[in-house]
Amino acid sequence: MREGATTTTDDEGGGRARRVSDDEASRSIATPRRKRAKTDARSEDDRGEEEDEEDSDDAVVHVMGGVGRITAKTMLDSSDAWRARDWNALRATFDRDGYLLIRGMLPREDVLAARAAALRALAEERPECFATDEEEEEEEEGDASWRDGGGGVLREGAADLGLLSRQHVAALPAIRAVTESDALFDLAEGVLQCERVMTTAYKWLRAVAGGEFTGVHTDKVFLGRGTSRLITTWIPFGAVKTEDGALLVAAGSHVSSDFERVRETYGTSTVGGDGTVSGWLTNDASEVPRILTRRDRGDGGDGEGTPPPPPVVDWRTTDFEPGDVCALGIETTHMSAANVSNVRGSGRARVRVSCDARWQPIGEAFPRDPRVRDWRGRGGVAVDE
Ligand SMILES: O=C(O)CCC(=O)C(=O)O
Repeated sequence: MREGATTTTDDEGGGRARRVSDDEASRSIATPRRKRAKTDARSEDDRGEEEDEEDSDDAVVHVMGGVGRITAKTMLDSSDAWRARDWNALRATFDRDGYLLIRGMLPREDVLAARAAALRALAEERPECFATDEEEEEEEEGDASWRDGGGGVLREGAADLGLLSRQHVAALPAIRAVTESDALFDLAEGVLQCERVMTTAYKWLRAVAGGEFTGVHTDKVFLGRGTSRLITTWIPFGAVKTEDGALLVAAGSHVSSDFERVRETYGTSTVGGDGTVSGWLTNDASEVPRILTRRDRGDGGDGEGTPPPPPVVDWRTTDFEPGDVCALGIETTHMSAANVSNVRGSGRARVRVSCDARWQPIGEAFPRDPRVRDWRGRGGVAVDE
């Protein structure tokens, strides 16, 4: 995050996006390939013959993971377990993969209203960044997705929109109705298996322009000085395709032995003065396997000249629809794809609007990160205990 990340400082893993060049980006726009991917929390064996059918919907896409090109598989969809309130299945998936994707969790119209409120406020404060109605209509031609909460076409060159530091926007009723909705409280309480949770009053509301992205990080670096029982919910405001800068998650990185040294070193490090880039493991997702190898072996090999096989990083992403939510654990390595929606056609980008909300149980047994001042419970009530 960046710009004003926690409640006290300008910080956190990823707001002030770094930029990729149009040239790099144009070579990377998602080209789906059919490929096998798991679709639920069952073991490989249990899935058996059903898998062939499930495979037909899975794809691998090429993505700009910051400044580096990677491939990513489709996130597993836990929507059925959510609808059944099957907490055992949800927790099993979360514990194994470090994330949950729940489609249609929030009312679509509420999310689009929140998007409209955010963009209206931003356009008032940064009018120079936004395309005219005429320019926007040009972009919409032939692409229905632009209308999934339109109004988000940026002028060429627009950057650093600065929504993170505009907390009065995050506090608008239409936005809080989404970011502090009962469904999110229910999800956090169920995943964290506790009676009551609270959420940070500060919200990481982001408007990400063309070429921008959030680097590879874990939230522990930014929010890990309290309880480890803290989760994030990533809420796209509108349709966010991979090329718009969707969330990218390294599935299983919170438990994988390949990531163990990174968790122990980077994962316990302190964020530096800038509070953003200093909290990133790297700005290039394609570098992660090399970083994991270096950290595990010290010399990058076995000391006898044989390089170890590169660790596998199971990057996951998807095209998000309004109402979808992704929950993440505090030690799950993640980032956002670069927003490369500007590469085709006019050079104008679609702004990616999204919000990260943080959750932890209420009570003395769950210490708070001192960098985060204000917390709220259900109904917007301040939590002092
Ligand atoms: O949306 C982004 O760019 C990054 C999100 C993130 O890092 C988070 O939710 O913790």
